Amino acid sequence: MKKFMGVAAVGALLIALAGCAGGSAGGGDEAGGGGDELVVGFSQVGAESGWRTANTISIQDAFTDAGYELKFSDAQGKQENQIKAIRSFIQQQVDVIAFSPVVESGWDTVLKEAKDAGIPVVLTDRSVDSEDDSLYESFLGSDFIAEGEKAGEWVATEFADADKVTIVELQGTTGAAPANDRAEGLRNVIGDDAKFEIVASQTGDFTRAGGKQVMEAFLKSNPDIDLVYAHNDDMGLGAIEAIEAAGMTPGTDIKIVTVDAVKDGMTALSEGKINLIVECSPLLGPQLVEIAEKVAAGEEVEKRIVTEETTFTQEEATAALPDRQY
Ligand code: GZL
Repeated sequence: MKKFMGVAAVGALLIALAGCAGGSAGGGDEAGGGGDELVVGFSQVGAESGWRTANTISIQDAFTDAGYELKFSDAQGKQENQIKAIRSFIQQQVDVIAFSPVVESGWDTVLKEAKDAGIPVVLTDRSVDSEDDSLYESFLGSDFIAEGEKAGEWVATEFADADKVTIVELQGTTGAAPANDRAEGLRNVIGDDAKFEIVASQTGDFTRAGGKQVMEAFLKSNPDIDLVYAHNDDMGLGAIEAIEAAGMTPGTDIKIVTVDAVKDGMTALSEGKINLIVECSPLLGPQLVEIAEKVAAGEEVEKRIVTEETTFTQEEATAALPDRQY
């Protein structure tokens, strides 16, 4: 921020001097008045899912379009890599640090280092469980508990006439906010109704391979599964492969509800292999640029910015697919 503010001041001075010199740079010329480039360090979780790929593209494109420098680091799913990247951004004295915390806990020390260095931090996509919310300026992302509750409301309606519903849950990355909160959200809605029994719940780490592997094990130990609740489309798509390999029809013999609404998930939904998808938008880039500009300029920003999202049925997915950006 100091760096960005300093550049802004120098830029203003150069513009003033150019004006005083009667446009000695040839009038109308960009010389001395070029844009003050914002430099943002961004630590991304990894590349584990279609959602993450779309999120990375959205952020990189938004900073390119704005003409700002984005120092991008892929943590390959490891918290220690994100902590290293944040420390590197501090050393480089970037104007703003932004990141999607792979897990909720363990960030206070490095966030205090950024605060002591006078570099504002913005959380995107996932949040942290720190008690001290002065360690970050804003959290831009979905309400994962609400996403789980939307899934729960569909389950309650879909199985309204059933006496007993056997559920297996493919959880996201252990310790990640979306995994914790999507699990909580579903249980907020169906947890008190004894007819719903979650007989198995295990992480598939938000990956297609992980979802397939865990679902194969679930099928071996649970002969009468009625529903799969997958915390993201990719694990749901892996579950589809396992269900079909076991000679059953996904979406019919075993119903599936997932979260994200990426193209591959929406395609499976339109084919009836998934029954409902709760949307979680990865298109956070433009809003992140706006927030970074404001915090770099020392302006107030909202502490919590929730992304707008919906749900898709089979018919809605079929209609939405042609225009889907990701
Ligand atoms: C949600 C995001 C999750 C997606 C997964 O905002 O953090 O991580 O639901 C992704 O697809 O891997």
